Amino acid sequence: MAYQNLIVETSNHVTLIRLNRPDALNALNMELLGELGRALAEAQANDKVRCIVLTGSEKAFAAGADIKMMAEKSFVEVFAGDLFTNEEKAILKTRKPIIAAVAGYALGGGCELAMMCDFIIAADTARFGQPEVNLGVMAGMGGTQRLTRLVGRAKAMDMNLTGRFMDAEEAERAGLVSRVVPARKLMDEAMAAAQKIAEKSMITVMAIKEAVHRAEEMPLSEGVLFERRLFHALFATEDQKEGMRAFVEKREPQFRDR
Ligand code: DAK
Repeated sequence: MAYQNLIVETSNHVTLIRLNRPDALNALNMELLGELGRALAEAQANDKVRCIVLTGSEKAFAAGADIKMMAEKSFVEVFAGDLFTNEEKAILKTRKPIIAAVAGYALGGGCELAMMCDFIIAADTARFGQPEVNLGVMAGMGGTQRLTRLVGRAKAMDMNLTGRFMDAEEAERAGLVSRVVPARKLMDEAMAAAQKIAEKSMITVMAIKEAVHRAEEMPLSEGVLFERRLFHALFATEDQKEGMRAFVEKREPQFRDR
């Protein structure tokens, strides 16, 4: 299906979604977010797709929600229209893993979009920030919530209150990103990570994704119980038998998602 604001390619079981509004540094407007929801739904529904990589350009992953689109909106319009709620849900309901490959600016809604992905691989050029305070508003898609869980209160307060940007090194130290790589290697690294995931059992991968996300929602004892029950449940799969037998027989496993 054709997209105006994205470039979407699928090969070797990985869907690569590139945000593509270069004139606006990939600012997130309703059209782009609508297309993103659609691309993710298609990747989710396609049995050949086993992992998704979301990226932007060298200069910007996304410089935030589209300020020009929001500037003249009234309270009634954003509240009654529930701005961005359905768009956020469309991203979060994807059960296959999504890796954010971030180079350049990931600001405001751009930083929040990266945090909605399952993990972030950053180029050394990446800059993360929640500068909404400079616009007389505050974060609205997780910048005070997911960011606080990821980097702790001190840095989340600092970024949200001052609007300062965090570079890639600081973001890795703080736990916002899983790894930092030279910008020229970003896509190779992200695609290699996606390829590694694509080799695993999809049933296992989806169970892991669900369990890790529950860690942010549940008390520890409930979270560990949820994890343990999923662990037990995986013994009902052929892939558990295959994975453990392959180890014992000193060969590579052939997972069949069963
Ligand atoms: N929106 C619209 N256009 C943007 C944009 C944005 N967020 N960011 C950049 N652009 C546009 C610029 O206007 C410019 O367009 P022209 O003027 O050429 O037409 C073009 O992209 C290139 O930008 P610059 O000329 O500014 O490029 P520089 O290299 O000089 O600076 C920059 C790059 C990223 C530092 C700068 O562009 C900048 O500060 N951008 C704004 C960053 C920002 O404030 N981001 C936060 C946006 S607010 C909600 C949920 C979430 C949100 C809202 C509501 N609800 C649930 C209700 C989220 C809000 C936000 O994200």
